[in-house]
Amino acid sequence: MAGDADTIVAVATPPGVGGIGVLRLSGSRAFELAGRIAGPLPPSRRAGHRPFRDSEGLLVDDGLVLAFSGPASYTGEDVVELQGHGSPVLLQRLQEAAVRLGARLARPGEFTERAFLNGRMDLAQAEAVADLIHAQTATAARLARNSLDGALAETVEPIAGEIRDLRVLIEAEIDFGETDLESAVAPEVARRAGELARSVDALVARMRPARIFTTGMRLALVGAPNVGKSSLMNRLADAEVAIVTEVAGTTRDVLRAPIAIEGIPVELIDTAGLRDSDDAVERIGIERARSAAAAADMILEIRDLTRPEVRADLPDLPGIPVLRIWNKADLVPGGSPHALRVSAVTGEGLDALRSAIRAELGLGTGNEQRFSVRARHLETLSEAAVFLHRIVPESLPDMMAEELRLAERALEQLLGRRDHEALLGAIFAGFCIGK
Ligand SMILES: Nc1nc2c(ncn2[C@@H]2O[C@H](COP(=O)(O)OP(=O)(O)OP(=O)(O)O)[C@@H](O)[C@H]2O)c(=O)[nH]1
Ligand SMILES: [Mg+2]
Repeated sequence: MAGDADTIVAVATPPGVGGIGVLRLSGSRAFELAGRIAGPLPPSRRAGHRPFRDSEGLLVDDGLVLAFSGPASYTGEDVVELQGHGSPVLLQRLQEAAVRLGARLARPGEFTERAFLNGRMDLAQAEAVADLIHAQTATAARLARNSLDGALAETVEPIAGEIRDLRVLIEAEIDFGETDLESAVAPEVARRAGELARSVDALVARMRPARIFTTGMRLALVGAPNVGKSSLMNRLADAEVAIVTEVAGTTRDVLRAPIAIEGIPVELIDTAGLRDSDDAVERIGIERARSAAAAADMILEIRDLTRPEVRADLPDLPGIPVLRIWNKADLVPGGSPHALRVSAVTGEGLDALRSAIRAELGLGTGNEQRFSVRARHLETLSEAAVFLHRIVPESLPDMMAEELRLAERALEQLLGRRDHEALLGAIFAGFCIGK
């Protein structure tokens, strides 16, 4: 199934000034339109230096032209890239020229959508393109890159294969078997379907925590005044983000810093120390601290080893995991080996803290996640598992065949091999234009 036949155009490089800016065309008229802007195109996949002209023939810029004949191109259609100077004004003029000549402005993700529709990649790979572009840490980029190389399909393929085997078994019996005899294969199909359902459950359980590499998390530092929240913020962010003084009640506003912890994109949030206060400004800060904690994905409750009796009145937030850490370990040697002891001053214990955060998220060490995970992947896999779980030894062969068919269908949806129209809008809307 092919996408719209019209030729689309977009600036593929980010908005703003850069060394190089790329205009991209794809579609049946891409070569013709690019030829009218840049003159005769170089042979496919070879760079050629050309002047770039607008629709009136006025010189706009000059640069490299790259043409890719379909179907061996990103979208599977004829594609041309014009690489000029990275000036938004020039790129805008070239884009306008292409539109005047008959191209249409591409929607976000439309190049990749066409690649999917033309069979250049499956749906999980198309999603991986967006995840790769938006990756905030090297780990997230590695996972998305593996997805783009087909790692999800590789994982799902053996499951789909086993379902197909089971369908063959049970359907052969339905077609050719004696209907009044007891089913010969039903017990085996039920046993293998049950095993498969459990392995899909285990796969989903392993995949689920890895969503955090794509979505990122908000991590709030919460505690009484003066325990060292801002000092820890600065230490973890490796920058002087927050003011630190020996005065209790220094931090008033909510401060945020983007950092990476064990490959997880983290928005680190420093908050005002929680206490009863008569100071109007501090009270607003404390109110904001409580809201920030309520909106966090995880809370680091900071305690002070030099004043172990001091504890903040933490808001009751069911569902948000709280990790308690003891700061100022440099001033109080020894202590329980189980407590997370850190020092914002010396950096002691911070590696253990990072590992504890990772563990709290369910990302154990070993059995590393290989590809990026989206909620949609978890939903379709869980759906397949539900159908497989329904198959029990007492099931009628017809029912077994139906559940297997539904499970297979869920996996086909996962890779976009079926019923994908409804999904496309939702998935490609998350892209940037020009990709
Ligand atoms: N020795 C030592 N001092 C620390 C440590 N962490 C923080 N401090 C000191 O404790 C004092 C308070 O630190 P802050 O980081 O401002 O504490 P806070 O929790 O942000 O305080 P508020 O913003 O007032 O709620 C400062 O004098 C810091 O230098 C630590 O690990 N060791
Ligand atoms: Mg502070």
